[in-house]
Amino acid sequence: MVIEYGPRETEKAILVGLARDSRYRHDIEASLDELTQLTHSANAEVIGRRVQTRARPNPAFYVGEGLVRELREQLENQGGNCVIFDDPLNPAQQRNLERELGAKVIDRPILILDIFATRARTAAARLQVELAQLEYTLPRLTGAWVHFSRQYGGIGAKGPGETQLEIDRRQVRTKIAHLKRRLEKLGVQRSVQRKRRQNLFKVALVGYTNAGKSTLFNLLTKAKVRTEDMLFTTLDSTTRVMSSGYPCRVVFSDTVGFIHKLPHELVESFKSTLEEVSLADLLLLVVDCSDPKHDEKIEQTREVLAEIGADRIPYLLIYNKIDICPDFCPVSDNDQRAFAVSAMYRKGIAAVQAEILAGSSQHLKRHSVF
Ligand SMILES: Nc1nc2c(ncn2[C@@H]2O[C@H](COP(=O)(O)OP(=O)(O)OP(=O)(O)O)[C@@H](O)[C@H]2O)c(=O)[nH]1
Ligand SMILES: [Mg+2]
Repeated sequence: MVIEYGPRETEKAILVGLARDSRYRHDIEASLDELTQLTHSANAEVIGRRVQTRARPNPAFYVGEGLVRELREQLENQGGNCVIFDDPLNPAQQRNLERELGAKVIDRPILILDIFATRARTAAARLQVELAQLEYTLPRLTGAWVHFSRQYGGIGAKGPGETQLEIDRRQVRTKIAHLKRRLEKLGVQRSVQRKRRQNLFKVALVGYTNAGKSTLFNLLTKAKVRTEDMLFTTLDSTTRVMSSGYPCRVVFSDTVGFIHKLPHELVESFKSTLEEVSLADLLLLVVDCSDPKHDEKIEQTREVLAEIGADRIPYLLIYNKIDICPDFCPVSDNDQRAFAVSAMYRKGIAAVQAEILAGSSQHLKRHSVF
């Protein structure tokens, strides 16, 4: 059962970020822009945003008590009922804030997990999201959390001397083990499919969410994967095998997008889906060139690639959405081939296809038995 903790349609939220130093205010504002998009993706409304400059988070409330009072007033005046923090809160902070504000308090990881929970369609995606939620919750379980047996049905009776908290933790661990076993079974089926593709040339599209991966994937494979101007449209990998136009069969995979401060638990539980990426021969790292922060997004994508062991795979940098920034000029060097394309208007695609063709020819030479 996937739990939906995040804001619901009727919710009106204030977003809060903390800048360690006034020099970082600009970065925090940009991060709150993204948090706004995430909040909209969760179907909630943003009624305000606050950035506080503070060297260290307040241990009890994360932000200062003065701001907590102001937030309470703002919620009252504007009919708000939710506050979303841009960084992870610890359980004590979350509890104290909820008490003081009289509103739902969530953080960025919970919000991302919640969006994943509402988008997950296939059995594997739902299992992976549920696992990530439980892994995130386990170390945060305190007596104040809703008692888990209410959500999962009473598993096991109260043992001698066991507190309710211990029972909750045990139930969560049992559930985690159960989910991992089910995911392993699905993983076996996937690895059988992968074995069959071992000698094919494998190309995976990776990048920040909403960069245009699925649009490019559809163009390269004539598939009909859903694309939308929304964060995390794709959760499950889709693969297509293409043979016409290439010297050997080429497997293309479209994958889940990455984001700044992606909860580690999600990367961990999506590892089996992301194997399409770690086993690829070539990555197409898709970037939205109209995004002023695209360089940082390339870095963040590369960090996630390192986390899943895919940082040594050769990749092409694909600057997408060139139609909305026609002056953009990508820089290629000896180590890095860069391309400017518009997946939507089919511009610049031939050069990318030529590069895939060259890669697949080399792959064929390496794997042919003479
Ligand atoms: N202007 C413009 N918009 C594009 C282009 N390519 C994609 N888009 C739009 O960008 C949005 C995101 O595209 P997707 O293909 O869904 O992006 P994605 O990277 O698969 O996103 P997630 O699955 O959410 O990670 C959609 O509204 C697309 O129509 C392009 O070349 N130019
Ligand atoms: Mg997509």
